[in-house]
Amino acid sequence: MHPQVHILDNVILSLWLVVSIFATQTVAITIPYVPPPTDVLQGEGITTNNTFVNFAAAVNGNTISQSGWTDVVDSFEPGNGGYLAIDGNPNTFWHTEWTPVEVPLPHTITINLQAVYNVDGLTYLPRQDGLSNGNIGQHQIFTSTDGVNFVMVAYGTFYDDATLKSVSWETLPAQYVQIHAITEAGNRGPWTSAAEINVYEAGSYDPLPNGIGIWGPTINFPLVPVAAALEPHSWSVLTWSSWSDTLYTGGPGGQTLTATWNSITNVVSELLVTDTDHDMFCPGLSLDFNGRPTVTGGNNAQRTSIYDPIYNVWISGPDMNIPRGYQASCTLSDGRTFVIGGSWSGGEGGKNGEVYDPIANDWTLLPGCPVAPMLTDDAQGVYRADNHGWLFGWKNGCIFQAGPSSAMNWYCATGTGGQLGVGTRASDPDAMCGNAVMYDALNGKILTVGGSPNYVGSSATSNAHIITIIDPGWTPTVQTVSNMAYERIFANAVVLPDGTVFVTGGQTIGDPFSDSNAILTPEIWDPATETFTQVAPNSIPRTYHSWALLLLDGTVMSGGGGLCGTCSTNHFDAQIYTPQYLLNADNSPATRPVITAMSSNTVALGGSITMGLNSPIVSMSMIRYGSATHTVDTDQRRIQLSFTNAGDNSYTFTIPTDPGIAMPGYWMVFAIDSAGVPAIAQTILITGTEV
Ligand SMILES: [Cu+2]
Repeated sequence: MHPQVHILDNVILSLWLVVSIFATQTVAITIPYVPPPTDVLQGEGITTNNTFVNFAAAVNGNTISQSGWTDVVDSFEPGNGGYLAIDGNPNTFWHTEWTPVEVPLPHTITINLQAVYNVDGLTYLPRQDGLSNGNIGQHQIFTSTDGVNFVMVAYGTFYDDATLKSVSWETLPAQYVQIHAITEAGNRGPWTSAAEINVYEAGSYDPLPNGIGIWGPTINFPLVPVAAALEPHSWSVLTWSSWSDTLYTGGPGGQTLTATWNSITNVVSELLVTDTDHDMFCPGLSLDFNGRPTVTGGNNAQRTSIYDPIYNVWISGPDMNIPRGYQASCTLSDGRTFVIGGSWSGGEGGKNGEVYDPIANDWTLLPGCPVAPMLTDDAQGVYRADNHGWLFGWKNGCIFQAGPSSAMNWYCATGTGGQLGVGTRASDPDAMCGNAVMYDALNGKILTVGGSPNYVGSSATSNAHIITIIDPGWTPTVQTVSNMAYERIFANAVVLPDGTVFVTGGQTIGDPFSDSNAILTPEIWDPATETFTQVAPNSIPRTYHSWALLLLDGTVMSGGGGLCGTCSTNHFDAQIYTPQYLLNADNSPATRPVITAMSSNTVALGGSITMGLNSPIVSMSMIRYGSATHTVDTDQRRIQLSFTNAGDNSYTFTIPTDPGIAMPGYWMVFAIDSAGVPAIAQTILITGTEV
């Protein structure tokens, strides 16, 4: 018993830190801030002269010596001491008090580095004695220069095991680092424990100028998120890795570890999915008319899994006729799902098209949709050549394939299928793991960027093209536009409410599971000028196995990378980029218009919705919910909406009638004011029937 233990019950929630806009997603929430304890338990003034322990870690920067550090904890069990998380000895650990009373969560540890460093990350080593009690689950991490004013730099959930947890964040000068443990990872009890905490510093710190957007706190996942899909109803992003949090090889098959980030609560939760007997690593992925991620192949190469976000259940679909991994998948104008390619698993070659009918619940081969015309000339042969097609579901059950092969094709999934080659993407070479984004679906406009002739080992390009498609069978026009500033493979591209396209991450030479030559500066392409502008860089590489998705508040979540066991390029995290249109010139949050009323959130093709706002707007657009893995997002597409203004800030817009353009499913509707600031989107469901 330690009577001097000062429990924070009374003060934990007495201070609230309003985290700036990049931490708050869809509503203006506040993050509870836990101030450091006022009673110093142990370690005050004690110089520990610790041995420098450099744990292998996938964090940015260099380890700061623990020598001289002190820490303050809200509670500790005397037998284990108070500051043993910073003593350089992994065999000793800090554990919160369990006898005679169990001190309830949350718990805090605040480390005083004794000097200001440009901190950019930490590692947390759970206890190493073979027990798990006190492993940190949900957490928040704060830094401070003065020990009084703290800012949150990271939050999320750690996986429940004894492996080293690495956290990186955007560099900030700080003398104090505080971990706020919200849950015990296994929910075994109200404890927190830590064997070692190390803090990292960047080589330099150059504050970014205003006017180029902001990257927010790091969001930690209990897995390497390799695939991601936006969920309707719950304001969440669903992610998954493979059978385990760090590995895709050697698994038992039949299971997938998933994690979901909720944008309202900022909680990251974890679920092991075994219902569909499917290791969904490296799959095909697209969202059907009901917003359900349809996941095909991958590690279990023939399986089909469908996630129902309304009932939060995974549904087992029938096996594909052809086993696949790295195929592309897209939803069709009739509600079926088309896949083609996929020699990464299930054998090489012959991965011709097939189609899934969700009503009949069956797969049908399409012999008229051969994969051969869309193969790249990859040095590794067909194993890579049929990967990650750039597919766009279009009119009349047809698909436009814009790449990555230089050759472009129409496929049609009607009858036994059809295919028509329609030339090449100008002088662009094969562009494996580049991006293609339909930024203006009404006019059939697709932006393509980057990619590389070979999956591995060749220089990527900085090329950009606008492809304009009209009707199936027609030859598209291809316009070469100004290059990006950077060559990129494994980058991700997201269309924004204003029709610009945000391109982030990637590397200059394709090197899976390496962050070498990573590009940390994103670019935004403006269709008005047809040029790219560089915006705020972030510090966490996003290369192979990364993804990005537009969120309902007009920000972009960018995450993942790695999944290579004990490698140093696993990224168990995501970050949110806030574009400048949500910020004032001084980077304070811009005042947003607010959607106050919707006549309906469900609409048929050709139907209309009236939207009420609290202030005037000048522009409207809708963007289909996205899903992304391996640089492919065949779901996102943007439609500029025309509307009538009934006065009183009431606006009526009409959905296009063609399901090939206004692909049924969930869309975000954005209303933009005269300052270019979008309201937080309303979600609408476009049903597959025409009025
Ligand atoms: Cu993969």
